[in-house]
Amino acid sequence: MSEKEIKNLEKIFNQRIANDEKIEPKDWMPVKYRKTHIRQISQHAHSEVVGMLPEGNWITRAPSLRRKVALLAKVQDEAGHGLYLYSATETLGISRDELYEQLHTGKAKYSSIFNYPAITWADMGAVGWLVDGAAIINQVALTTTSYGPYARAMVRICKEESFHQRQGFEILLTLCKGSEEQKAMAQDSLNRWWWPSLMMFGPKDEESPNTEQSMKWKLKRKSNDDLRQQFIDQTVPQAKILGITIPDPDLKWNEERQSYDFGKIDWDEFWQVVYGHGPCNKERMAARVGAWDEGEWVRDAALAYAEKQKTSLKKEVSLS
Ligand code: FAQ
Repeated sequence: MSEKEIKNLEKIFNQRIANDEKIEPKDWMPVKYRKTHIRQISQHAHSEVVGMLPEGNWITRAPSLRRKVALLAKVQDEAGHGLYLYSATETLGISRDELYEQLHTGKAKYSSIFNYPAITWADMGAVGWLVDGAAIINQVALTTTSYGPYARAMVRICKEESFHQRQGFEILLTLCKGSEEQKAMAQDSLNRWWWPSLMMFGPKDEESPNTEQSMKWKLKRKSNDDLRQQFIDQTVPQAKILGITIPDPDLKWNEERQSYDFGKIDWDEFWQVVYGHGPCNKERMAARVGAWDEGEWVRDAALAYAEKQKTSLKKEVSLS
């Protein structure tokens, strides 16, 4: 294709973005648009799948049948989200095997939050309330993202995340209404998950290399800092309902901004976790790689069965 033709296609593409039209898999798109979408959507898919691990660990230890059923359903939903998102990524021309390979070799990132341990039952409440709460704020913005398959996947995912957030809040509400010991467990959980949840939104805007271009392409509809602030403003009143304290002495309502001011995030900790040195990075990767290796015989059997079906179908066609 000549340079002039590419320029023309770029002009049409930019006009479509400006008109808020969706870009679909077969449409022309700039190479960088394709690349950055593969990066973000696959990171999102990996996060869902790795995100099953801290909770999966609690299914057998849930305190009642009702809690077990809800947690099991939540973890299954996360597997489903991973599958929609891997499928959306594949529409951009990369294979599932390549995506898994990127995860298993540490080339692709996944959300920092899933490298923290879930050590008490209250953590199942905090993960739902805070982690799903943060995920929804980020993902509602993504329902209007410019790439069609991603935006459509987000609509369904947000509905399910909203249920997850409520069930997490309800776990904590029950603990907070219980014994002193149970309330202390809820407080301890908030203490450990609060700051990592704020980190989920990514680095500060001025230190976020991808934001500017992603906003232009309407991949990101709101900046990392705007979403983080929205999360804090929405979550502080919920902590008040629970009767537990957000572990930030600098958290204060700012009348002028009509928003909460908050303390300093430990960005050094964030980058340590992102680059593989969090409390559970090694454990999480070992679990994913182990599942892939142990599942090899299932993939082989499924392929052999599909091959057999294809051959018998061919035979039937040639006989008829
Ligand atoms: N963790 O320039 P930016 C969930 C990386 S789903 C690790 O600001 P961007 C459901 C970033 O990739 C949670 N890495 O990047 C659930 C980039 O590196 P790269 C996941 C992070 O993409 C709930 C570099 O830092 N959600 O929780 C993180 O414009 C409960 C510079 O950053 C999504 O993925 C981080 N927290 O903005 C499941 C939503 N933050 O790739 C189970 C979609 C940043 O250039 C239980 N993603 N990095 O090498 C997004 O909205 C964006 O990708 C951001 C980051 C906002 C995460």
